[in-house]
Amino acid sequence: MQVRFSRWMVAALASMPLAALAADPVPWQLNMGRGVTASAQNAYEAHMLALIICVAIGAVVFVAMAYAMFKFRHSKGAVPDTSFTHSTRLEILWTVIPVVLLVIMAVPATAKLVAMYDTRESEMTVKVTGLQWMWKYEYLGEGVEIVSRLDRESDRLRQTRGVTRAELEAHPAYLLEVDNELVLPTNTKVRFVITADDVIHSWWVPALGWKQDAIPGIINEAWTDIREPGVYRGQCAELCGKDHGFMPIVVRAVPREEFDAWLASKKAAGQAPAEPSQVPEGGDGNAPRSVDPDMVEDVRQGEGPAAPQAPEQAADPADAAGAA
Ligand SMILES: [Cu+2]
Repeated sequence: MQVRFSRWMVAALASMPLAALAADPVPWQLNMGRGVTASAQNAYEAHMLALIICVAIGAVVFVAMAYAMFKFRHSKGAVPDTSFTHSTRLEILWTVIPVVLLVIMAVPATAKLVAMYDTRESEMTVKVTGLQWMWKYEYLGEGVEIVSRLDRESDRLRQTRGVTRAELEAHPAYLLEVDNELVLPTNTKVRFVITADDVIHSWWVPALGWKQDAIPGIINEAWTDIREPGVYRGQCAELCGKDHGFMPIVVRAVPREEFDAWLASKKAAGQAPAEPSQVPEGGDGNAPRSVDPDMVEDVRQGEGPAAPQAPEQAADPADAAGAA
């Protein structure tokens, strides 16, 4: 028992610096992560305040209960007070104390919530579009856009029958890796406008401290200011169809100069996003849309991947020629 406990302690201690670096959850993590942005820090502080108050209330209640049960027990000759109805003084007390506690929590929480929704004075805007089952990122005003999908290796593993645990563990970020990461500068207020092209998705990177629904026809806003360079992973957080579990998010935060260089290189490349993943030859037709290059191309060109082609338009070239 002692050996197991000390081993557990060693594991917990060993994972601590890792947790600080990655900001991603670690096995056996008990508390909420601190995250790497002002919003995440705010959420963490609000959570800790509420947690401390809850723990203190729990301690007081359980100590009082234990004391009463022990001190006034039947075997010591305690007699129940059957005529007791209520105590005005106590009732005032147990109404006022919770109200005061709620106000103590609500005042800073409201200020934090207001700050979380304040997208003013942002230095750049990224439009995020959720699609079944991938994300499109547009750096507004820069002419750069990225389609980000589950990486090929994760996709291969997840569709391989009889894949072994060892094979899965050999992939460092199985199902949490993408082909094209969303690159963002650190210490920069980045505004997001978030929408979707087919069904409701939700863009969620825990280290940033918020999640935001991506809804067709609606534009939601959010912002972030990542303080530490690093790779932060997330997932779609709204059940959006059969491949909902296979549209991860990877944010790579780099120093401003590095970001500027990256953006310039993307622009220089004629805003051509990275090569789409290839569909394996002789597929069974069940490959997810996220690996179908034709559909990725549709997404890039701004056509909804679900948009059906009207066959009659293309059917008669003579009409088209006559109209021209
Ligand atoms: Cu989704």
